[in-house]
Amino acid sequence: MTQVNAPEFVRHPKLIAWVEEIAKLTKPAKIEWCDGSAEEYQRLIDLMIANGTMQQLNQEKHPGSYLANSDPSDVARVEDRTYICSENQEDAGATNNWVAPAEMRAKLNGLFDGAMEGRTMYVVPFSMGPLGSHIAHIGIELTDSPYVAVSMTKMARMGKAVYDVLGTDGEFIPCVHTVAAPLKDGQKDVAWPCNNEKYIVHYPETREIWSYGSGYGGNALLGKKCLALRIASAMGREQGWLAEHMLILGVTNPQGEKHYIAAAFPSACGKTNFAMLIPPAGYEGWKIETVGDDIAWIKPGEDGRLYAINPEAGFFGVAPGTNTKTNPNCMATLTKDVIYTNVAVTDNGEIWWEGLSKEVPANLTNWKGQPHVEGEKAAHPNARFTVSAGQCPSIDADWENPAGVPISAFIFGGRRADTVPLVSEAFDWVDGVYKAATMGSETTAAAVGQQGIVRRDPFAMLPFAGYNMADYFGHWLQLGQEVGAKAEAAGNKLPKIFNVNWFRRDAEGNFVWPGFGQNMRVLEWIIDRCEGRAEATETPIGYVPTYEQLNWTGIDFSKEQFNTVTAQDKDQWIKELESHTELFTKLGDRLPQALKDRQNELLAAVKSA
Ligand code: SAT
Ligand code: MN
Repeated sequence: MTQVNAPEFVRHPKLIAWVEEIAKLTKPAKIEWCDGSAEEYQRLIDLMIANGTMQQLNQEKHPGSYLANSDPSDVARVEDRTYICSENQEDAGATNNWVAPAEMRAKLNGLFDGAMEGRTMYVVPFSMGPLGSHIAHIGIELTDSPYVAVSMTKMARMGKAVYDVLGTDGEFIPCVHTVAAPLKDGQKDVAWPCNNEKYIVHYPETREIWSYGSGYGGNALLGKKCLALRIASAMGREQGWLAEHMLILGVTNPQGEKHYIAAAFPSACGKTNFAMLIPPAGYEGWKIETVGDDIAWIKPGEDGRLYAINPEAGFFGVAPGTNTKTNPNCMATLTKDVIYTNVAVTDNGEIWWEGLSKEVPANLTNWKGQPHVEGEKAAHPNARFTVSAGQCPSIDADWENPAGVPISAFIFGGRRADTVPLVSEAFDWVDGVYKAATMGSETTAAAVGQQGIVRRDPFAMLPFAGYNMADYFGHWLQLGQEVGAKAEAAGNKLPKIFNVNWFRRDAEGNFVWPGFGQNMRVLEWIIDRCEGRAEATETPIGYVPTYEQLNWTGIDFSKEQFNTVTAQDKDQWIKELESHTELFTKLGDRLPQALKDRQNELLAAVKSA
């Protein structure tokens, strides 16, 4: 059997016994205990360059940066292979795949048996949230992918110091990951090992994660969607907090008044761009700062305010479409020490993706490692960059504050060609929960499957809720009640809830709202609403601004264009509200009555308008 040989800095007998147990099952050729050092990082990068997984980029243009191209079959999250294995099926709910834990364990025991043969098993210690903070949670990922090990140094607080926090008996979430491509003696490895069969399995009650067959993104970097969303959402429900698929940004006006906003959008709908927004012409003296771009852990304070932290340490963002116009802060973040995945590369070692520049560079190699062919995608639409958040020029001074930042407003946004207006404010908390719960969005390349079809994506959490979605709605409602009462007693307010849609199209199918930095105009109105300074018009579906109530300094945006992005069509809205029944029926009898009532009230209001 493989020698476990735990180093001196690991003093946790239960952890060592678990590593032993997994090694016995998966049978790696070797075990390496990661310490998170720069030496280790470079050694693993060099190893991956030697075996063809990675290539070094032009070190003048991209110092410290590397490119990995995945197998063409392993490019996104696999939602239909993702399981929430709670003891009772009802606790996973209708929107999650479920198999009884005992059955799944038996299945995985078979699959993981010998799955790491011929490979090195890396023991990757990581903290989601600032190391040692009372809100942070520790995970240990056992993985046979060096790509995962190095990516985790950017995406989480990874390294030896985690063991100091754990001590001899600290709590950790065990995460087991294999690319499931065992190597027989003398068998030559491939550049991106993976398996056609995939399983992304969560046991919310025992808080374990088992991932099989994929080396990509949220399937393999288990601190992210698996721990910080699926497992954490289940923990949050038990303990009275929220784990959400939200960016967090700070906005400061010229008077120096600062608000923090948390915003939920489905994958690949511009969370990273919004989190790093640069105020446009006309907004001199305004500042946007970034706390996080994907995940927020939100805990109620004694003062009845909600405090959010970003549990991650890096950005795993969508590359295509990112450029110096759409997201200058992101481009500045990417000047060094980046791991790119599935982008294209020139023969001069410079990276490229669709939208990076108008001209396609000559002599381009596409993400599949072949000469680029005009008319085809050079980078995969879900190509990604992995980079430390600390490199972002707009990073907020409090992004690592263990106490979190107080949230003034929640924003929910989907990708909708029609029906949903640019912005609307919910009437109250329950109405806001209804709107977030019934949010729809056109599907993107971030998940395997058909793209561009509208699906309900409640709270942008459809693929990430670690328990019954109906109970999740109930948790939001209950938290609002409890925290609302506390807030009132302390003279504070619950955050207001808003809906946005940057993706409305005209009759010809063109996007009408310019988006990106111009979203600042909507943000200003939102802040002013929170402060009780801005006017709004009451409509059946919420409070909305008129053309005159938004600030148009520095932009040419006509009233006619405004009308296109804010139109509320009665027939479309009746259809929209009626279509929510499909989700509600699917969710079954645990769906809170308050939401069913809200649907009827909204329908009545729209019909009589
Ligand atoms: O692959 S990830 O799940 O990390 C990215 C995303 O879909 O948001
Ligand atoms: Mn995401």
